[in-house]
Amino acid sequence: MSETSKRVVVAAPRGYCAGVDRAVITVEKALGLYGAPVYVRKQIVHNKHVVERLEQRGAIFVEELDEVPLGATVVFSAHGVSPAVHAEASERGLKAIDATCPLVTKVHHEAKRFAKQDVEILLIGHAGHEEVEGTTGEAPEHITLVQSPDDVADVEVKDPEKVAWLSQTTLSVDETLETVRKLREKYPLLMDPPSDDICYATSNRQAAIKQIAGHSDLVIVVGSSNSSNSVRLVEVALEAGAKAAYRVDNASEVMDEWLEGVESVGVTSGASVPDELVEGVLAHLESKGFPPAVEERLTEESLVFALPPELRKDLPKNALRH
Ligand code: 0O3
Ligand code: SF4
Repeated sequence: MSETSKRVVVAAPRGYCAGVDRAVITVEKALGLYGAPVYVRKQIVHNKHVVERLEQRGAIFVEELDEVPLGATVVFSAHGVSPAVHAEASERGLKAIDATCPLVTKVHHEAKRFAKQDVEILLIGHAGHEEVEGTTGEAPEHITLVQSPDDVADVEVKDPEKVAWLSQTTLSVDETLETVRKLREKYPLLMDPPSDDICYATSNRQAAIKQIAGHSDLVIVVGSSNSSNSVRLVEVALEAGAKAAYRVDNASEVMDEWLEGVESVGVTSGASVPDELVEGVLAHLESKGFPPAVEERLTEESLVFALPPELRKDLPKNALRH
C-alpha cells in the first residue's frame, strides 16, 4: 500500500453545538463578571479538557449544591437539573445561573405538559445520565425509563390509551427509532413528542459520520468517555460500516497499532469537544504519514442561543456574546 493512496476525511458538522457553546461561555462570562471562584454543579459539559481549562480559570466543579458555600454563584450544567435542584439553590440563597440547553428545557416542558394531562411518559434514555435525572425530576410519578429496544418487552403502563414517549437529546437516532417502533407495536395509541427530542446537533453529527464511515478502515471519534453523544458516534460509525472505530480524548490516545495497514481514516467529534482537540488528532495522523485531512460537510449549522437571562442582566450590552 503506497502512502499516497492514504486519506483522512474529517466530518462536518462535528464538535461544539449551540447548547455547549452557550454553557461554556456562561461559565467564562460568570468568572469575568463575578470573579473566581464560580461554582458549577456537575461537569458543565462532558468533556474533561473543557472542565480542566475552566478549573484553571477558577471554576470549582461540585457534584451537589451542599458543597457550594451559602450565597455563592453556581452554574447548572448544560444537561439540565430537576426542579428539586432549583428549589435547593434558592433555599441556600445561591445565585444560580441555569446553563441548561434550551433544547433540553424543551423536553422538560414536554414532560410537564404530558404529566399535567395525566399521560404516562416512557422516557427513552440512559439510567444515571444527568439529563435523564433532570427530566425525570419534572414528573417522577409519570415517567418510566426505557433504555433500549430490548427493554420494551418489560415495560408496563397503567393505561395503554394514555401513553407518550420522550427521549434524551443525545441518543442514537436509529436505535431510538427502533425503540419507538417496538413501543408503538405494543401501544398503538402511543403519543409522539410535539417535535424531535434528539436534537439537530446529535442528528447532524451522526448523519455526517455515517456518510464517511462506510469507506473508512478506521474512524476516530474525539470525545470524553462520559459524553453520551460522543460514545454514540463510535457505535453509529461501526453500524455504518467502519472497519474499526475508537473514541479518544485527544491525540495522545491514538494507538499506533490502530493505524497499521489502514488506508482511509474518518475523524469526527462529539458536541462537547473543542475543535483544537480534533486538529491535534489530524496533526498526529500527518506525523504518522497520512495526508492533510479533507472535510466532508453534510450540512451547515447556524443556531446560536442567547446567554442565560440571569447572566445577561449583569452583562454590559456590548458583551452579550463572545
Ligand atoms: O449528553 P452528553 O453526555 O452527550 O453530553 P455532552 O458530551 O456534554 O454534550 C452536550 C450535550 C448536552 C449538554 C445535553 O444534550
Ligand atoms: Fe443542546 Fe443538542 Fe447540544 Fe445537547 S447536544 S446541548 S440538546 S444542542
